Formats: sequence, C-alpha cells, structure tokens
Amino acid sequence: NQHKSFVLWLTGLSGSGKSTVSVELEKVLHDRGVRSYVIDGDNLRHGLNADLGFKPEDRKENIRRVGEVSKLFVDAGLVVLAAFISPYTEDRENVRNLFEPGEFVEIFVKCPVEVCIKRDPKGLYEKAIRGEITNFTGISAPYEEPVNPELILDTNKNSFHDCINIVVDYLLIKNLI
Ligand code: GGZ
Repeated sequence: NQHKSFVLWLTGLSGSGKSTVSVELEKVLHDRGVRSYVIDGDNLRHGLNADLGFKPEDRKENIRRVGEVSKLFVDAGLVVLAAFISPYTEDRENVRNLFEPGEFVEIFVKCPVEVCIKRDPKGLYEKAIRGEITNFTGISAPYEEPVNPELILDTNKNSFHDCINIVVDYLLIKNLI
C-alpha cells in the first residue's frame, strides 16, 4: 500500500525548531515506511539557491524555487518536509496553490522571538541585534504569522516528542499515511 505524497511546510522564526521537528519527523515517518525527504536552507541555499540572500525579493524567489522543487518531489511520490522561515503569507500561499487541496500541509512552528533569542544556537540573533547581520527575521525583518495553518506546534510549551505526535496524528486522521 503506497502512501500518498504531499508537502509538510514548516514555517517559523530562526531557532523556532523547524529543523529539529522535520528531522525527527522524518525518522518517525521512515519507520512507518513513508518515503520522505527534508529540504531546508542548509541543503538548498548552498546549491540551487546560492545566488540568493535575505532581501525580500530574494526570500520570495527562494520560496518560489523551494515550492517548485517540492512539487517535483511530490510528483515523484515522496513526502516532502520543507523547513524554511518563509516569512511572507503571499509567498506561502503561492506555494500552496501549486498543489491539490490537501497536499499542502502548513505547519506553523510557533515560538516567541524572545525565546528564540535566548536559544540562539548559532549566535545569529546576537549578531543581528548588534547590527552585524541586516534584514534578520524577527529583529530587522518581518515575520507574517500564518492566518489559517493546518497545524500549530508551540515548541515553547510542548516537547519535540509531543510536536511530532501532533503531526503524525493529523496525518493518520487525514489518511495521508
Ligand atoms: C533570517 C538568516 C538570515 C537573515 C542568515 N534572516 O537558524 P538558521 O540560520 O539555520 O536558519 C536561518 C536561515 C533562513 O533561511 P531560509 O531559506 O529559511 O529563509 S527564508 O525562508 O526567509 O528565505 C538562519 C540563516 O538562514 N540566516 N541570515 N537575515 N535568517
């Protein structure tokens, strides 16, 4: 029984937990026989999107390309876990519109910016606050919260384990896996 192919689109601030959720979720899906693949800034911004920075136009183009790549993987029968800040509602909606209804699952990885600043795993917030990095999301660039996401994961209040279970339960209820 081949599972369906679809996109889990994780949006949220730097340090909100998108990568951790997507990597842990991929393991759980793999154990259930679901063929999935994680794409994020780490594997796309170094190659395909190496020409893009963090100005609004560059983020827009980044997300457009990520959407098209996601579409190809879905056509190939995979489950895509896309973890990008994707700060603009319009850009996320454009990606949603590439897919059939139900194939695009928007997951808001929610965490207050103050908590992300405290976590600061890469020291980027500190640099952004000092002005050493410009256009930094949450500090000197906007983040538009999703209006009607399929799921909200509050990584400040819930453990990663609980967040993964919320996603898996949703996928089971929707008969996606
Ligand atoms: C936001 C930045 C910036 C600026 C570098 N603003 O926590 P990270 O390091 O590993 O994840 C962030 C990543 C964001 O790339 P995305 O492709 O997800 O962004 S977007 O969807 O907005 O196009 C962060 C790092 O890149 N980073 N400079 N100015 N994040």
